[in-house]
Amino acid sequence: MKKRIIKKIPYIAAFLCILMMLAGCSLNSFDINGQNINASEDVLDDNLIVVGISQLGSESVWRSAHTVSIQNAFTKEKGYFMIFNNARQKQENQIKALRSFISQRVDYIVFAPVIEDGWDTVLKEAKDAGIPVILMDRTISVKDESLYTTRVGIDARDEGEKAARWLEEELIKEGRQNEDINIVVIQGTSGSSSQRGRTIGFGAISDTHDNWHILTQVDGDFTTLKGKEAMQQILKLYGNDFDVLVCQNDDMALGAIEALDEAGIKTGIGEDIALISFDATHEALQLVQEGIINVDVECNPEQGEYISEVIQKLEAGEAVEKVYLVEEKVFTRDNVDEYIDNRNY
Ligand code: GYE
Repeated sequence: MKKRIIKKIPYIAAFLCILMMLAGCSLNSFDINGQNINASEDVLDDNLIVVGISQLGSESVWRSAHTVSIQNAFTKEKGYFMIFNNARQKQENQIKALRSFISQRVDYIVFAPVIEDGWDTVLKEAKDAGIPVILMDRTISVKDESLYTTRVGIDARDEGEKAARWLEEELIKEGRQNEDINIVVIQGTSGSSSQRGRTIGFGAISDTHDNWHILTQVDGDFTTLKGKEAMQQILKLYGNDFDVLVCQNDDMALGAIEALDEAGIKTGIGEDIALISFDATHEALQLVQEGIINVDVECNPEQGEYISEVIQKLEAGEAVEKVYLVEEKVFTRDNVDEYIDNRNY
């Protein structure tokens, strides 16, 4: 008798495991950095606006702040039912998420496109299903602009220009505007509109100065780890023989600083290398205060409420603009004290 029960235990355990897995499928999980939030029949309510959100990943501190802003805006208390998917920096995952939103017949699709190209087919599917698509943060390149309704995001080209304008002014202040200036760049995710925009914006102004030389632009994928690797690569090629390091986000700047530290090289005010960064996270603003980062061009992740406002307009049958851009500042040691305390990311 005893023996038989013992023999059955593995079967009972397996059965319980399957039950638990099935239960897990219909539960909502909520985690800013990784977990996905799935639709479950028990919480679906006819009065809620169902929004399928595809976040591109959790590669940076900025991205986590962006996710928090989105998840705070689309709560049940505010009238939404959110289905959230994290694509982990892969376009194929985003396309899968979008298709699943289409098959779940969500009311709106909102997504931050990891790269600019390759969206035509899936967005045509959304259009055919009558689901409005709202882009957030980054932009896309499609032949038919009617494939998306609107975008709430950043102006990456303008951010790149702001960085170059700062350098112009700084060189004039130092009386070095006619000297040869060697620049190295660590870029964000290749093919993303943020990488392209910042590169084009900075490049357009750099091209107007014959004495500015962009020596190399290395991919750092917007992460600290790859930023560090990119910096190590640059150090192998050029040693410390450059005047300006541009990092297209703060996470990569932190990685680059680590690599420079290990090589005994300093950046910032009073040093031979100026460091330009983007995003303006709290940790990076501290480095601006310390003079290690010369300038940080803000990129604003607080987009959730704006997206919600756009959806409310669409619900009311009102017309919306094709793009809404968030406000962004430029931080140097001169103004950083005023803002740093309110920065919660
Ligand atoms: O600068 C970076 C992030 O697309 C604006 O993506 C965004 C960029 C941001 O991972 O930190």
